[in-house]
Amino acid sequence: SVVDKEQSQALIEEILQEYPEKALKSRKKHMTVVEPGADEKCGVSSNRKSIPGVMTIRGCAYAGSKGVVWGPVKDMLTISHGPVGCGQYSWATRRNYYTGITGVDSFGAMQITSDFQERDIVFGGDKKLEKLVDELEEMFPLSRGISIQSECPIGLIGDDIEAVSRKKAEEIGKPVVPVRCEGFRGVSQSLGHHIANDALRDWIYEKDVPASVQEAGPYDVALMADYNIGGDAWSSRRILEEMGLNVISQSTGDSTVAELANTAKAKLVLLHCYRSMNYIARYLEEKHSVPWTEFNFFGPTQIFKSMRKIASYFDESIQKRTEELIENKYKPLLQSVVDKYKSRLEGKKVMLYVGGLRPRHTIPCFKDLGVEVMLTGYEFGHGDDYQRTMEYLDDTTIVVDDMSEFEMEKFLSKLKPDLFGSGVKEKYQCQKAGVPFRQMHSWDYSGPYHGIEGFAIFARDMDMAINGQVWKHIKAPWKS
Ligand code: CFN
Repeated sequence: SVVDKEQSQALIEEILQEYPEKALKSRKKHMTVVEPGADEKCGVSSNRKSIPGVMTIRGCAYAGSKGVVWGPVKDMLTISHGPVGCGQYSWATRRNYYTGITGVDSFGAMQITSDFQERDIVFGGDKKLEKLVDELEEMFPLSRGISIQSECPIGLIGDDIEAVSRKKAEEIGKPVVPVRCEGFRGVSQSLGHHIANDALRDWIYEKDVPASVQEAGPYDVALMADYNIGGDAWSSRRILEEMGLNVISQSTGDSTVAELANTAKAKLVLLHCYRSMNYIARYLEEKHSVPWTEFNFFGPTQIFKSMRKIASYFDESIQKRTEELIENKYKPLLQSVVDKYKSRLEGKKVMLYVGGLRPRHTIPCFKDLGVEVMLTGYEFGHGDDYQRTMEYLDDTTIVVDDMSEFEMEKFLSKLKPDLFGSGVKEKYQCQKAGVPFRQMHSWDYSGPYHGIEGFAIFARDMDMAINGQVWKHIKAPWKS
């Protein structure tokens, strides 16, 4: 396995040599061995088009809007507008938990589609969309709004979903939000986040959708861009409330339309996933003068650092309460987790490959347990995400942007990590190679991983995968 910077660099070169000249030139810009440190430049090229012919891990703009930002708003109906496939195949694939009664006042687990046929493509689907809104209003009168998530054909045939939305919003007296998140836009789901944020701005905040909070309190905060995967947002919320803060809005995991509107009334926006909602945080700051700050509730080091940073925005009573909470309650709890698992995990090495945030948020959490990161990168991160990752890396860490399946297979066989953390598409290929795997999008149907209880579950799961006996009985193909 790789021990120094030169070896890491040589490995990159070796893998690149297998590409034809043009692909080599292009992919070379997406791989590097960094000089660690917050002030160092990462220099990896990112947010560029994937090369046709290689299998990318990325999703599309529709995935970024429907699946990530809008879909989790639980009291809104989400229309997958276009042919049936996009909605059907993305149905319930993200573990954004919510409370409520599905089909009555909450709709997150439902698949609603306009089911485009040939005649809709030829003659346009606006009439059909109007009818669908009427039907939905009749079937689900307790819904608080509708979002229309455009699939590719909508943008291609030039339907005027904005006009339909304005008309229908007036008729039903609820927000109807058209989102131009056709999958062909941009290079990944990242543009879908941006488009979804713009729709939030134009169709919720600019339309003065009513908030449920009437009187502003001094400790009101908004927990933003936590999607409650496996209950993560609930776990984060508990910390904030124990600090004495009043969470008036959670978005978009387990959120409501009123909570989205509440965000503009908060004293401070706490931004969990910078990549997916920094756009709307910036808008709220400019237009509504609500400041925002990033935080990370994975693992003790970052939890304590983030708690103190958040408390610094408030008065001494919050700061004192936060210190006491850390010292008297959280430190002993989290230390007991470290005591239990660190000896089993110390010195283990992982490869970590997730979308646009989690690598940099979980690396310090792995480090709390003595686990080192050999290779990491983002499917669709931008330059600012890579820059934010630098302080957590070591000088042998390989950074790869938009890693292809081919590159993944090569890195796995050469680096032989003790664990690979990535998505379901990567999971089985990795396990067949005899390398332990954890899904770092869905938490492999476990979680939460955020917050105090989350760290114990994270540590247990990683130990279970890394030290699982089953792996000793599987022989990697390259070993025979
Ligand atoms: S929950 Fe988030 S944390 S929202 Fe984003 S950038 Fe995806 S769905 Mo998969 S796990 Fe992943 Fe992040 Fe933000 Fe999730 S790293 S790829 S679009 N993501």
